[in-house]
Amino acid sequence: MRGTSMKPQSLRRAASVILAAASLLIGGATSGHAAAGPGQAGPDRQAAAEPVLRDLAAAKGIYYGTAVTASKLSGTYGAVVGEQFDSITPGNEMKWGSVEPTRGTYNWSGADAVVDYAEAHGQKVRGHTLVWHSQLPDWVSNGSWTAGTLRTVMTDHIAAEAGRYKGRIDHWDVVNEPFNEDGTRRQSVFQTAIGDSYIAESLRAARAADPAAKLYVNDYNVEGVNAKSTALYNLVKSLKEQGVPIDGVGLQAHLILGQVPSTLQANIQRFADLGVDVAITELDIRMTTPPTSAQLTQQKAEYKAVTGACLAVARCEGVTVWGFTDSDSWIPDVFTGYGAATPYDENFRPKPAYYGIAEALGWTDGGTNPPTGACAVTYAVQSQWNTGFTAQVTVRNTSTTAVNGWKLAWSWPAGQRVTQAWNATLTQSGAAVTAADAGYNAAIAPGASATFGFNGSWSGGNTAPTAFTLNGTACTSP
Ligand code: G2I
Repeated sequence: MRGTSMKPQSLRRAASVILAAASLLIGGATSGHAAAGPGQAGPDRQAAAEPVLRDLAAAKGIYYGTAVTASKLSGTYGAVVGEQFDSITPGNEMKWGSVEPTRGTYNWSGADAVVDYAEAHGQKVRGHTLVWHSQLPDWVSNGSWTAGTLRTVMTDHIAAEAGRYKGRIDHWDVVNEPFNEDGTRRQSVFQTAIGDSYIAESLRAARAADPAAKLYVNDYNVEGVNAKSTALYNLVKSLKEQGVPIDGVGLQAHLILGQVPSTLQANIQRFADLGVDVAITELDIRMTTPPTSAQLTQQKAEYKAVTGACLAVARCEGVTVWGFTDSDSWIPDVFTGYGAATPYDENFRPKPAYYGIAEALGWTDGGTNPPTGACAVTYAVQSQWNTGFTAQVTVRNTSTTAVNGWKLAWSWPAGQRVTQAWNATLTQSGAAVTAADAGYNAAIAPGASATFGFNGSWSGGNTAPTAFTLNGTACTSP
């Protein structure tokens, strides 16, 4: 059930300073919101420029987590993980293929690094995952097994891994992805060699190895009420009836923009009503790339809705995003043409989705976030001929926070196209244009500005765009 985690404030403060130094979001300093739970609004919190998801979540009685890559847990990546999240899941480092590539030879370095990091930052750990058909070492997936020999190998593996981290893991994804889309059992090596009972046996072995960890079964495409989630529901019901130790159900939630299931909250509720906890374990919301500002705005609403669905059900323990930054997401590698699925962009700048999460968790900056007017844009056509034109754009940072890396976006009102640019890199998709800094002009101090130019083509009309956003923030323009 819900509870708050330990928070070593000195480490948190250090992370806060690093994050403030790395803060790339303009205008954030105006919020001044103490994004802390009761009793945590120390001076550093009062001055915090950004909402802090872990504090907001704790005040609501849930955790907010992220999948991490152990080798990246330093620098800005590490600072954001420590500052914003109170649960972490190793994206790959605890999988069977990572920890026991050859039989009896263990490599715990990545997994240890994640658990150590979590303890240093007052974070829970979701152990992921003990029994899964994928990322298995060859010796397991290609072995010729009887039920008895594979059962021994499986329970030995659970004893070794869950035993190693005994008392240090809050939640274990004991069994991952056991179902097909139609609700039948996936024909994994465990299912085919051992049969249906492998799930109950795994859970019992995990309970024996680490009695304090909450034991979960985790799957994807089980977020809404459908054949697969109903199979999972029936499994949990039957396990509970048999007295098998199962504490929770993980809904991965690898979602597509525009396709958040309308039955998400009802589905969470029906599992809760069975007497188990629920967690959103691998949330991401992918879209076609490059993203338009309309897509990013929709993504914000959908992150807010998913977080809100968890908050609405008392037994939903928390939400984990599957990578917090677009630079550390599995989506572009697997879904060609899709990406931008996480709450921060590739340069660790919070996207609208981040504010959607914060808003769901009760944060408010008075109605607009980031605030309108943190930037001012002037757009001037300098020369125009029958089919083309040259324009100059100046963006001024009117906030009190330095901009370190920027993207200025607008939409053409009359079908114009950018043909060539200088002092910025311009990309166009449909009517949507994004101008990214050229590197040498990435930093814009408070009150300072950056100017770039471009050539474009037009026909029919060359009406100037009137709405601009800088790093997702609406600017003023004359
Ligand atoms: O596939 C997305 C997730 C679905 N649910 C279970 C999760 O465990 C799974 O995570 C992903 C990781 O995020 C990826 O990072 O699992 C993938 C494997 O199925 C991971 O991808 C693998 C690549 O396929 C390998 O080529 C690569 O060596 O990541 C490895 C480590 O970077």
